[in-house]
Amino acid sequence: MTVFTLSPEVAKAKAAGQPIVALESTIITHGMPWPDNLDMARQVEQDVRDYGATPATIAVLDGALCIGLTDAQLKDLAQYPDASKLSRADLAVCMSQGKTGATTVAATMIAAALADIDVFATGGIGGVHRGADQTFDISADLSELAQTSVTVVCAGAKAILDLQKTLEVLETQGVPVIAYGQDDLPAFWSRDSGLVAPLRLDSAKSVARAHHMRRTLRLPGGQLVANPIPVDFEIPRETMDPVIEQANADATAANIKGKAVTPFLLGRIFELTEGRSLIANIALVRNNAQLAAQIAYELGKFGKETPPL
Ligand code: PSU
Ligand code: MN
Repeated sequence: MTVFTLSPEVAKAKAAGQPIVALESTIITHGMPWPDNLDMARQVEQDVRDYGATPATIAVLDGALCIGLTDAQLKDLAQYPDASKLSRADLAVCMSQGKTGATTVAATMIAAALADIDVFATGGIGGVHRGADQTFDISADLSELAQTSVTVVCAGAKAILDLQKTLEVLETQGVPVIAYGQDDLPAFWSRDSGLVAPLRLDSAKSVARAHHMRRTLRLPGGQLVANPIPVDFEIPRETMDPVIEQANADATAANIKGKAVTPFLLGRIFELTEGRSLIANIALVRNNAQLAAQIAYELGKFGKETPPL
């Protein structure tokens, strides 16, 4: 009896030593509206398979920490009323109470590490919110990256965050922020943020090599790979900036606090762009899943053993 439950597909991949990619579930329950959320979740899982790895969508269902969901479980979760949003702080309480919740980047990393899954794909990570000097709103995703050894592939961070401060916190925490295939840090809907990323790598193989070197050095903590959105789906910053300003202003006016902030902003931006943000969001998550599968495949070549010192 282990603390987590593997889906049949993930159990089979594990037994065969095949590459696995973890996927989060808060993006399904709190990041996108039904039914696009289910279509996205299925599509992203298929992308991972098409690129030679096995998808493991992670969530807590009736208290069970599930590593990999069946299609029926995925469908239930996508329309579950009031699923909790689980970060590091919430995971154990949800499980101990037998409840259902979706995992954020932080909680998905914890679960992936428990199940010995090294690579994880998502859309955007949480970070330092604008106005954090007043609100102290800094996502637990950042400190998770500092302590849990999983490579996380994202499309950068949304401009709902203060990207400069987010980079500073990640630097302080010793998290490698690696732009993929370009110098600039990607900014989710836009390929460029106007900020140069601290690090750059140009192939899945080199990301895998860096992950393996951290393991060799016994360095705890993850790597953050920031993969730019495909060109055809990019939304220019000039288009998004006023929308983000408006969404942030609305959040302040409505006195939204704590873990409700990010879902509120995502929902407002969806409304304000009349769904355009969602099309871009789906394209970039798929792109990240495809890269993550390639990284997992390359990492698999190193084997599971920690190299001797
Ligand atoms: N950013 C996005 N889409 C998302 C999230 C963040 O662009 O779906 C979700 C992720 O699950 C992330 C979480 O881990 O929000 C961060 O929430 P908070 O800011 O409350 O830590
Ligand atoms: Mn927060």
